[in-house]
Amino acid sequence: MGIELGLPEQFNAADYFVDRNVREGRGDKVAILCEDRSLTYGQVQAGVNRIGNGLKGLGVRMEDRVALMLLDTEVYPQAFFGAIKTGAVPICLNTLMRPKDYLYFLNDSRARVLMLDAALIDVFDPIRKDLRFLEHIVVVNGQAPEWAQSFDRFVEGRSSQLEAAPTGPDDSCFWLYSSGSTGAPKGAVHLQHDMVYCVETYGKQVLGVREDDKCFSAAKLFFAYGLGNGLYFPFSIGATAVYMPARPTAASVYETIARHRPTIFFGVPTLYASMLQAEGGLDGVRLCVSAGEALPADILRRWVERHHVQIADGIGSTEISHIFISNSIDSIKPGSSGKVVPGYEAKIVDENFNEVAVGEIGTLLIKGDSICAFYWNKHEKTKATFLGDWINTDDKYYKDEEGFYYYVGRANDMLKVGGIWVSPVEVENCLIAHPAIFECAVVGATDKDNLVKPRAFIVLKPGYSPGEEMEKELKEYVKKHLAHYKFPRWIVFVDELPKTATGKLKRFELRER
Ligand code: 3UK
Repeated sequence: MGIELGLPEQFNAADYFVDRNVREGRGDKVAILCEDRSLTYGQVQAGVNRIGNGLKGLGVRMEDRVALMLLDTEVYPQAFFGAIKTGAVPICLNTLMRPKDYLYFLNDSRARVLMLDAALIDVFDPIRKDLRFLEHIVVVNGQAPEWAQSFDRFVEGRSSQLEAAPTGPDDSCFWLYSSGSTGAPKGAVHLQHDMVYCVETYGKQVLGVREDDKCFSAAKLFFAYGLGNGLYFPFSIGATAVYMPARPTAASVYETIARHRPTIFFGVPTLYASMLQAEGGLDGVRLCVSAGEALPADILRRWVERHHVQIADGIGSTEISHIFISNSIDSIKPGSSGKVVPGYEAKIVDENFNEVAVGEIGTLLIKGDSICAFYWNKHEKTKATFLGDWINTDDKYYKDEEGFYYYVGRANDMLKVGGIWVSPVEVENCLIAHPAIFECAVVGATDKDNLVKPRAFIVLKPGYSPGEEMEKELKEYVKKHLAHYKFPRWIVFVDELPKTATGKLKRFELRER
């Protein structure tokens, strides 16, 4: 069942996530740890207000868009909530993209202001002249080139007092771009109440984030997953957020954990896999969270064996804001995405939108009040995805008798082999448990009769060599653990798998190889 937030008619998320902490006496509490710097909630509030006033000084008004192209530093929440407090709408842009992607994001959104991290000047510069709507560029965390203004000048003389704009719970609040496997990315328009809904559901009832927690998300703030983990969950309760602007490698992540001793750590399965290959400890961490793609049971098993800390896998999406089905620390089924988070409803349906029986595979629909309002300027995609109260996730799932949900692939990833469904994910989960395999991906390929069969791309761990013998062993291994028809008919050894900027496997690219 849904939950009532009971928000007042006039509601601004910056007031809820920032000002409330100061009002409730947490002004001196550390809000952010980043490298050797630390900021209190009082300092964050002053920064939010100065940035909000700076934006107003540039002529930004309610509903104008402000694009954020920022690394994870203490500036992020201040710019994000600074924009929101004035009623403007921040757009959290992925910082790993190419120039032409930024051209698209900035023209599609018609952002008037860009807050640009100095580290990203070079990737932005090539498209500067082709922008149709952008009026101001503010460079943070470094020197501004002559075509931009420096952050210092932007906030110079700005007051640290600012009244929140008279927005309501259903006003636009922030956008996140969601990249599908086909077509241009879609701007998901989130409302002022969406983050609060995630806090009251996943944040409080699954994560159980406490005031004395320190949250460290290796997934960046521009990612819907990272935004909750590193920003609105800790800020909802006056906890501390740990930021690392560097690329999340096993080494940089272990180092940040050792330095700041977070209590909750958020990662993605690929990172957990590489952390298992590297030296390092988890001192102080009480819970790990995984999302973005299914966490293979074998990675979980090896993680718990080594670190004695659980990983709670949960599925979220950009459109739904955060996690809506999840394992929790006291209820974990390896290989499962867990149970429906209180506050959400789930339905697994067939192609006619009829619910399927327990144990049967279908498409996952979700209902819950953190779902974005619509896709910006994408009316047809909006209609296809948002079905009244429900959203079509395009994920294939089944649930067991106990109400645990199991991911079996994207709606378009499933393979029919000999007339029977084969989940590439199931074959991958089997292969990954083999000691020689570091990473693998299975896609459909056609045989001489033009029938689809599974084909595996495999990255071996150091010390193992590809070849006929390894091929044979891996095929036998799958045959031994799964139904015969599921074994990969071909094995291709590769040095690495193609991944999107956010670390998701590009299956479509492998299908074409
Ligand atoms: C897949 C998973 C199996 C699934 C996200 C947590 O990943 C996030 O958002 P995206 O929009 O992608 C959504 C799609 O990714 N997926 C995500 N998590 C899992 N599949 N098991 C999982 N645990 O296909 C989903 O539809 O990039 C994750 C919080 C917020 C998020 N936006």
